[in-house]
Amino acid sequence: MNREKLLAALRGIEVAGKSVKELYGEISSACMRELMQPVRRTQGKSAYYFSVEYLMGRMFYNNLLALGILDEAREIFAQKGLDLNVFEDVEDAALGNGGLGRLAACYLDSAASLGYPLDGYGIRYKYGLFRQRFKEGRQTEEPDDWQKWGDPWSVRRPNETRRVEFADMTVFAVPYDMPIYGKSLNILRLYQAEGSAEAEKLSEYLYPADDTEEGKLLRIRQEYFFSAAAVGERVERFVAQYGRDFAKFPSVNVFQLNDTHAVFAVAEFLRLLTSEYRLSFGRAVEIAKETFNYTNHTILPEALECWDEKLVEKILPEIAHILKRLQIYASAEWRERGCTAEERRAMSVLTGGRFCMANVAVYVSGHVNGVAEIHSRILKEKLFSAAYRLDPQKFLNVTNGVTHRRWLLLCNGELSGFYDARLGRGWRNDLSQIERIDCSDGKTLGAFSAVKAEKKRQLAAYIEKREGVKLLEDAIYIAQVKRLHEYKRQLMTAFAILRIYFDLKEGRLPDFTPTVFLFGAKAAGGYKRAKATIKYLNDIAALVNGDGAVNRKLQVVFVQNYDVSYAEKIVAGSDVSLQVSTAGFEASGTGNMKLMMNGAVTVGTMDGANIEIVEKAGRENNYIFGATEEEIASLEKGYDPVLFAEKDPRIKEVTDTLTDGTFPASAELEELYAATFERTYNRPDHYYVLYDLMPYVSALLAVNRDYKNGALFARKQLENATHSAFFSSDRAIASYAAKIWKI
Ligand code: 26W
Repeated sequence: MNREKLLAALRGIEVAGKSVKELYGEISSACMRELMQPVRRTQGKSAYYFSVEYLMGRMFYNNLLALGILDEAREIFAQKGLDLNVFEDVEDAALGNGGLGRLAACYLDSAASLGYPLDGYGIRYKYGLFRQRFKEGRQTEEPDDWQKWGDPWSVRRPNETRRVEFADMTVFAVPYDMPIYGKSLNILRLYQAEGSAEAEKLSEYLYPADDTEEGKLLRIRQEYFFSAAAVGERVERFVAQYGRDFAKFPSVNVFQLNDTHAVFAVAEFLRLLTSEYRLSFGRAVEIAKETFNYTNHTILPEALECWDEKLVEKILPEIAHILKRLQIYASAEWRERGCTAEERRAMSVLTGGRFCMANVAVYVSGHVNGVAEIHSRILKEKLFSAAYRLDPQKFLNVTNGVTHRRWLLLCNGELSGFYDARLGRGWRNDLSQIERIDCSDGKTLGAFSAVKAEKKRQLAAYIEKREGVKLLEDAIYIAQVKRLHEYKRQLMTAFAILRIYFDLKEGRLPDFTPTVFLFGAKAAGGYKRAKATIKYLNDIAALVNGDGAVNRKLQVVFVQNYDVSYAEKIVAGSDVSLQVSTAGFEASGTGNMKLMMNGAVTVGTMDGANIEIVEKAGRENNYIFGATEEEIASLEKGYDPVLFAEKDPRIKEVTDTLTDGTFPASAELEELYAATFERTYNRPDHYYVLYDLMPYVSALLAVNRDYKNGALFARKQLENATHSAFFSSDRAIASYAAKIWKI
């Protein structure tokens, strides 16, 4: 990449008379011409990331930053009368749901920045994650036509199209390459399904509903189509370069499975090696064991994919056959090694007529990792305990990380400048240097407070523009931004806000510091209870914001269509980060790390990476509350939320709002009432919302009190920010590279 040549090309772009869209295309294409030049690396070992989700976010600024020309480009176009911020309206490339999809994007960014050869394989969805709007407080979903601005950041490679065969259809997997630039140029290769109207359905939507047989078949086809194309390409490239001695394959290829969605890649690999290259099944399995590695991102049973054997057989008979052979082969190994029938059942690839994809992944992978210390422990002790006893050496932890290029350098230039002024620029590629900042120095604290105040002003301005709501000034900005899910307990925050609202109304909080609660969350289209929580929060916002007696002290804002770009503004402009999942359920969390990196204190439970955040930043600089994982385990039997509410009028006053007419009766209120007090698909109050509610309110009131001492609170915030280096994905990628990929 020739930087001067690129800058010259940008200087040559005429701005006058062109639309924003035309300019977006021209500038991006000029960058692409420079980016996609170098010959691809050929020798040496490379790692490959298999994920159905890549939540890349807006590529424009990130790529200019990666190219090291973002500031110059702003300058060049400012002189032509174009403010580069006009491209803020460009859609995010939202080819992901949330957590693991954004993690994949951060990992690709860090690997390229650090110079590790890591390419990604995935699916180029026609529609990314839906666009969310609120109509009378309810979520509506509109297709996300992310390509309406064109897609100048990827290159279609028709001559590398691969055929993928199903029993009843042939699909062409057409690759689109997206550059991931840093020290090395890595590639994110996303396959688009073509060949017929039926075939095109395979890359139309992310996670199509799988509650019908048709939906399940589509999910299986989706997962197989991109996995088979990717594995087929890797094997073909290997044979072309090294011949058929597959013993060498693991020395030049290592695969990382981002959850179970790409586990069909294992079966396809075995199929290719045995049927096309005539290896014995055992030999093929041994080579696979040196090639595949698996990251688990969730312990929720509904997320652990098990596919009905008959369904797989219907469209992929050979793959079903391979998986059955794997079950026999593995079972023989487990017998030889003395496993009990109970252990064999727990680890089995095929049980009760269903293929358990997580067990396929665990059996074939050389390394199995969780995504935070507590989560990796839970994998060893619970989810995969039999496999752990058999092969303890396989299991390890790699706590998640987030790229500080997007989540600090790009989204918080002011805090980056604050570090530059005190540390020079070395910290930008070695984040641990920020620990040198002296958080007790008054001037430093003053400068940090000024940065935080500026980011809050920018956030308030952005929300006013986007939502038409004017945030309270001189208030604490408290954010709960994440996917809407029962275990993340947005409902508990709703109840906590009502508790505070009633206390304010009844004059019990005379010197309450003005506070804004900010929410950002999308609920899966079919997730009724999550959508009910969105409606309830929006109703609470209307009640609170409309009540003149309190609305100078308390404000609730639920932003619409929370996405990566919105997250960049919110993580930089928030004082407090709410991370309140039921202990033992959040594998890690990554929003917790982004908010910490930008100087928010955490109000959280001892769950996921919160535990490690508190360890790094100091418990005294955060607000920990709620039942621990052990406590939850002991509660299982004797917890009755009905009694719990009856006994405590402060709780009852709040839960009564679900039925007492405070809000107009609705299906949503009934759903939330049932979730809290009745047996449904879960136990009543399955996630202990009422149990942790009052400790949660106390933690929020402690924040409210501490915030009055500006220097003290700024100190807590700065201690969090300057102890966040561990949570850079640079550290996580270095661990994967050293401990798993050996690259
Ligand atoms: C719809 C099927 C489905 C099921 C599970 C789709 C996606 C999943 C993922 C496993 C959910 C997910 O993204 N998990 C989150 O992964 C993050 C990255 O490791 C963690 O930080 C979050 O704690 C975890 O919930």
